[in-house]
Amino acid sequence: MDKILNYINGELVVPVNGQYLDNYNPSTGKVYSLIPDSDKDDIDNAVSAAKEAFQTWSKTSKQDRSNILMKLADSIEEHFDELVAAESKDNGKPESLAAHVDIPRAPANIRFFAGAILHDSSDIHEMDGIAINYTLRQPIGVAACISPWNLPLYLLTWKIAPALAAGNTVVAKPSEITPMTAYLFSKICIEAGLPKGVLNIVHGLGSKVGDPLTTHKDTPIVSFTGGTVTGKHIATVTAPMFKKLSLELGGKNPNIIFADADFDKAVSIASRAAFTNQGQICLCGSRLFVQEEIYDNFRDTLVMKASKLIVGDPKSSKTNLGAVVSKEHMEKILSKIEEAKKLGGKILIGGERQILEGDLEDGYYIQPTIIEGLSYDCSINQEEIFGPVVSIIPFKTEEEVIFMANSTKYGLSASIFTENISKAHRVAASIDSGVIWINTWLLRDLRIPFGGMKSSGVGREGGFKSLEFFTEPKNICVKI
Ligand code: TXE
Repeated sequence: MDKILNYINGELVVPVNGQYLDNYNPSTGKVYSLIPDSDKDDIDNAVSAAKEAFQTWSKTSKQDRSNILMKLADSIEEHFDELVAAESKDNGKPESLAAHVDIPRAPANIRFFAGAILHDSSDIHEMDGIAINYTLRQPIGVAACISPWNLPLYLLTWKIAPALAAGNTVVAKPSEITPMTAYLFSKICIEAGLPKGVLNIVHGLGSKVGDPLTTHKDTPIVSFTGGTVTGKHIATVTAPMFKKLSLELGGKNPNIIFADADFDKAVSIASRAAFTNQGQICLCGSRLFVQEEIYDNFRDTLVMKASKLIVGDPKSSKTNLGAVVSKEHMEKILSKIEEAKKLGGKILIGGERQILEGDLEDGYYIQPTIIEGLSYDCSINQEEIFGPVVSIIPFKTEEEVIFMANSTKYGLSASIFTENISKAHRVAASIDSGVIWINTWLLRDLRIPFGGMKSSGVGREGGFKSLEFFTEPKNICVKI
């Protein structure tokens, strides 16, 4: 059985304790490789290598750092097909999605920040001829980057690219549920000649690897994307150490369809927003608010669209939904559907595990599910489910839908569909979310401030916001 290795100080190494965990292929439910069950000893080795490498990398010119990162991006593209197949096998997502979204975004992330670092500038504050203040923004040290399983290589590179471009070194901890593309990426780093210790990747559990990494005395910056509960824990343990912390957490995003929306566009996008990546994107539109006048027609059209979605082999180009990421996660989603039924929800379509044939019969497949009849404030409409499940809710007025949209503890993203430009701007300004789309969904410009309000996170990523996060400002006042 293939053994994944840690990447420490430029080398692929076995975990110090020699222990491994099973890695499952969600499409078959079978173990297909082993992951290092690393612990504090591996983290200590990785942090010490990163600390040593920081001495050189932080002083390497921006142009040279940029050149190395660009080379890394090129190398990822040379392994495109291998990475697509690996991401799909490890996560359960359709290969077509990995080929269009996940894997192209990895080199795009790296090139974006390799370019941004060359165009960065810092502030000057002049004091009426008395003095000039200028602000240096300097790399901080070893960044701890912890990423989740829903977009494994995409989110790993989204964190490490700005950290490295800004001159920090990194110890990354990918999700133990989807370690494979991070492992392949560590081989690519060696091939591309990334200097040793600049990036280190340690695999293993949150409790055994994540905790020693976030609480290590030599990791002053922590960037985390994952569940809100884990984010809260990381905030609690890092706060007394005064670490710089960025948290991108869950969402329960409203998708608001006004009666004057472009109907066909809105219904297609609502379907995509609900079911892409089996609903396992923090930006998925899992609460669908539809204005009364068009509610019945919209609901029926959405159900008809969902009935045409193919749940199947992730390798097939015809597949729309692959497997969800793990057995535990599948069981959690199915239990939420049962809870919805108990709360009086009507399952309009789906609602069951889908059993496929042959090798795939033990895979973790769930039918795209649409539920109606639940009140906006019940648990199903308040807590993140993170599966192919959407709850559809009618509304009468603008005021009412704003109130319901803002009723959850989350505030990550929202979509608004209307052809009335004034209403679009008015509602957008009233929704408590960090990212709002009008007449679209998941249209990403890497320069924008990306992140959530309330329990969806702390801080913003993207563009110069990421470079600001991964640097420490230092003001220097010069008396004239
Ligand atoms: O995520 P975790 P889980 C949501 C989604 C999902 C729920 C739980 O609702 O059902 O979170 O998923 C690492 N110190 N999202 O439990 O545990 C872990 O090893 C440091 C939304 O799988 O948050 C992994 O690398 N790290 C989300 C990473 O945290 C720790 C995407 C994320 O896993 C740790 C994923 C610890 N003590 C789930 N414990 C999004 N925002 O997109 C765990 N980790």
